[in-house]
This record gives sequence, structure tokens and C-alpha cells, in this order.
Amino acid sequence: MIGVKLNPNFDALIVVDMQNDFIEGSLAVPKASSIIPVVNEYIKKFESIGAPIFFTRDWHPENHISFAENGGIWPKHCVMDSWGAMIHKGVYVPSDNRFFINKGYDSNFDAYSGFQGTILNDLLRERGIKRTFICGLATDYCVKNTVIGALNLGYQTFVLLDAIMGVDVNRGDSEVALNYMMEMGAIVLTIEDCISVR
Ligand code: VGL
Ligand code: ZN
Repeated sequence: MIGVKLNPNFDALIVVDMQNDFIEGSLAVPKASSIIPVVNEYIKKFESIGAPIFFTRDWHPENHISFAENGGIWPKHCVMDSWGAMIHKGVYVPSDNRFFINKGYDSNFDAYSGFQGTILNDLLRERGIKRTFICGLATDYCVKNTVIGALNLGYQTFVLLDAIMGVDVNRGDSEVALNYMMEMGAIVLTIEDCISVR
């Protein structure tokens, strides 16, 4: 148990790609639905102290470069405005102080990081955020790249171990990704480490 007291003046939660296609659609991450209750616990903790919550969304055009039919490595997924790109109905989305960050919207570029081609960094900076807490899907792709992005931009960054899940195209990918994030300076936390009393 580490014990980090959350502070709405400089802490933000980033919920990565909790979308239908990654949970029960065309690119379903094995056991993705098992993290939904814990993801919701984090969202409610941050909401209860008035800290901002950022939901990233993989948001591709029909002709996206990452799709197999266009020469990429993934099945067609998260086509913008389609069911697959919607945040899963089991995920709690507060009505205030929450933001959606769409990424990968350019047909010729992929974006595994929530910071790539988005205004996420500007939104964090203008709110005085210094620490990011990151959960969601998938550990070995968009979670990893968003965590590394946050670290490179100078945020102290926490990976929420009980609220991430990996694709593991190759066995052990998620473990390798997690070790890499920690090597780069990320700190691993679980729900009982996060203290949200005002
Ligand atoms: C992701 C594969 C393709 C992710 C996005 O959210 O981790 N993975 N596009
Ligand atoms: Zn994608």
C-alpha cells in the first residue's frame, strides 16, 4: 500500500479507450469487461473530489491505415460515430468536469497515445494538472503509449494496475509493457492506494 492523497488542484484521471469494440466488439481485449467495476470506482473517486476526468476514444475513419483491409494489422474497429466507438454502457460517465479526447481520426496516421494529435496536454496544462492517473485499454498499446506520453510531457504518472487489461498478441506483451512504463518512471497503484477524502 502506497497511499496517495488525491488533490483536484493538480490530479487528473485519464480513462483510455473503454469503447465497445475493445470490450465486446471487433477488437475485444480478453477479459476487458472485468475491469469495468474498478474503472468506475476510480471515476467516482475523482468525481467525488472534483478532479477532471478525460476519456480517450480511438476514433478512426472507415479508410483508416491501421485496418487490415487497408494494409494495417488490426481488424476494422472504432469507426467514428459507430457503435464500436462508443464508450461501453457499463462505464460510468459523469455529467460534469469530464472530457472526450478523440485520436486516430486521420486516415493516414495511427495514434496509440491520447496525446498524439489531440489537445489533451493543453487541457491538462490550463487546469494546472501535475499528476496523471491512467487506466483502461489496452495495456500493451494505448495505455502504454499514453503513459509514456504523459511522462515525456513532465507529468508524474500513475498506472492503475487493477484497471488495465492487455491484448497480448504475443504472450507476455502486457507484462513487458508494464515493466517498460515503470522503467520510464511510472508508479503502479491500485484502488486502495488512492485516498480521496477531502
Ligand atoms: C488500440 C489497437 C488498435 C488500443 C487502438 O486502444 O490499445 N489497440 N487501436
Ligand atoms: Zn485503433
